[in-house]
Amino acid sequence: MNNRLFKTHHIRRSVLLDDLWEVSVPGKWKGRVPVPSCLETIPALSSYRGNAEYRTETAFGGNMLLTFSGVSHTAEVFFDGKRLGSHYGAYGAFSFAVPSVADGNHTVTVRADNSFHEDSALHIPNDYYSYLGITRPVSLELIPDVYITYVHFTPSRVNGHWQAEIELELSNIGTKDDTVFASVRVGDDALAMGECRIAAGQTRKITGILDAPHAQSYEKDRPVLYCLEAVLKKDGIPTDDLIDRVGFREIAIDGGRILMNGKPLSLFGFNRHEDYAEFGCALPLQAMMRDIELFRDLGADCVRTCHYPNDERFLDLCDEYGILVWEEGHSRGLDEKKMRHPRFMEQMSLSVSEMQNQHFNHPSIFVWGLLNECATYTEYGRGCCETLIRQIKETDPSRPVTYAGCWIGKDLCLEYADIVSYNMYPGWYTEDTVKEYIDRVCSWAKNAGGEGKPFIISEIGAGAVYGYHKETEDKWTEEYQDTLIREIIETCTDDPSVSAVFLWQFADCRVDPKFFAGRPKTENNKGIVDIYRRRKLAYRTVRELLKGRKQ
Ligand code: ADA
Repeated sequence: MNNRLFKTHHIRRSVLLDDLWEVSVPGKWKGRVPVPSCLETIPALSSYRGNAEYRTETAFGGNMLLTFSGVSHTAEVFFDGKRLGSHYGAYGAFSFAVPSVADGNHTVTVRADNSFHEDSALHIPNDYYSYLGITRPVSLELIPDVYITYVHFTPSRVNGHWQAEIELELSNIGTKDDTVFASVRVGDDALAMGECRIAAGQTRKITGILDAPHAQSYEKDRPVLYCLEAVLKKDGIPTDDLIDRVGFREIAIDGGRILMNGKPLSLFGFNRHEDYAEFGCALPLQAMMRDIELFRDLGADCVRTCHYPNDERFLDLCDEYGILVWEEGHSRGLDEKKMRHPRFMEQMSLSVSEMQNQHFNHPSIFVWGLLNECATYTEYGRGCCETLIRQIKETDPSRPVTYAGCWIGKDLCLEYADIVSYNMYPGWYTEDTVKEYIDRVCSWAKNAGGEGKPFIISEIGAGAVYGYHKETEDKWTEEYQDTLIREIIETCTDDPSVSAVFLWQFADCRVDPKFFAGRPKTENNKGIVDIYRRRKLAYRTVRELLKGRKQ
C-alpha cells in the first residue's frame, strides 16, 4: 500500500499508518478496521451517520509530519491526548508538523464525523453519499528542522524547447534560523535553486526556471512522465527531499478550442464518483485500476471527478494512461440559500485551494472546475463564483477554469469561465433531441458571456436499472439508456464545436436517502456499469462507437 504510485522520498523517512486501527462508535460498534476504509462496510454501521473514534499506536522520535490524505468528512486529531487541530471536508489532505517528539510509543486519535452538522456547508444530503471514516491513506514522516512542504512545477514551451517554473516552499519548525541549499532535478535536467535562509518558525517560497532541453512532451497517446526530485542539503549533506511526477505539456485556449501542446482536444469520457459497492468512497488501488482499465477498454480518454477532488492515486493512474482530467472543487447543487451558509465561502475556498495546491503537478489535469449546478443565476451566486474563479486563477494561471452550469437563459457567470460547460439531459429530463439541445445551449451561451469560448458537455446521459429489460423499452430499462447513449455519441463526436463530452455517468453510485427518495435503489442509476461494475447494455455500444471515432 502506498499513498502515491511511486516513491515520494529517498532521504526523508516515511511510513504509512495502514495497520488496523481501533475504532469505537459508542453504543453501536467497537473493533479494529483497516485504514483507509469506510465504516459503512461494517454491517452495524452501514447507514450510520455520526461520530467514530479511531486510535492507533506507533513508535518513533524526532520531528513528525503527520498527513491525512482524507478523512470523511470532519476530523479532530489528537497526539498523545493533546489536540493537534481539526479539518473539514472529506476530499482534501491535511498535515500536522510536531517538533521534537520524544523517542517511544505514541498514540494518534482521530474523531471522524459524517453528520450533516450545522457547520457543514458542502457535505449535505446529496445525489452521492458522504461516507464515514479515514478513507484515504495516513502517513507519518520524520522531517529535519527545515523541510520541503511542496514543490510546484509549471511547464511551458519557449523557443522550441521545454522549460518549467519551479516553486519550492520550505518551512523551519526548529528553534534556530537555518540555511539550506536547494536543488531540483527532472530527468536529465537540473536546477540549482541556491542557498536559502529561513528564520525559526517561518515558511519561505523560492522560485527558479528549469531549462529542460532533454524533455519530451507529455501527450495523450504518449504520456511521458518524469520524476521531479527536490533536494535540500546542509554542508553538502542531503537532509530532505520530495519527489513528484510531472509531464511537459501546455494547455491553451484559442479560436474556441482547448489546445494541448498546440493541438485541439476532442475528448470523450465519463463523470465518475468515487464509489464502489462494498468499498464506499475508499476504493482500494485494484478497484481504481479496474476503473481505469474499463475506461481504456471503452476507448474513453477523459474523466470528470464529479463533484470533488479525488484520491491522488487515481490521478496518478490518469497521468500514467494519458486520461485527461477535469478536477472539481467540492460542491453540487447548492441554491442561493445554501450558498449563503455562513461557512460556505470559507469551506469552498479551502476545497479549491487544497485541490490545486495538492494536485498542482498532475499533467493529466487540463481544467479546474467548481460550483456544479450552483446558484450562478443570482447576483449573490455571481459574486461567489467570480471570487472563487479569481482565486483559482491566481494559484494556477496555466490551466483554464470552468463550472458545470444548467441554467439556460438565466446564468450570469459565463464571462468568468474560460470554457462554457453545460449539464444537459435531452431525452431524459427534457424531450428535445441531443442536437436540438446542444444548438439551444450554444446559441444562448454566445450572447450570455460565452462568445468564442470552447464548449464542453459536462453531463449527459440516462438512467437504467441494472438487469431491467422490457420490450417496451421504457425509461429505466437498459434498452432506453442504450438507445439514448447511441444518439449522444453519434451526435457529439461529429460536432467540432464540442471540445469534450463527459457522459453521466460511469458507474452507479449510492445517494443519500434524504436527497431524493425517487432514485430507484437509493442510487443514481445513470452508470453504464452498476455500482459493482457489472456492464449494462450501453457498455457495448459505447465501446463500439468510441473505438471507431476519429480523434
Ligand atoms: C445533475 C448533477 C449530477 C446528477 C445528475 C442527475 O446534473 O450535476 O450530480 O445529480 O444531475 O443524475 O440528475
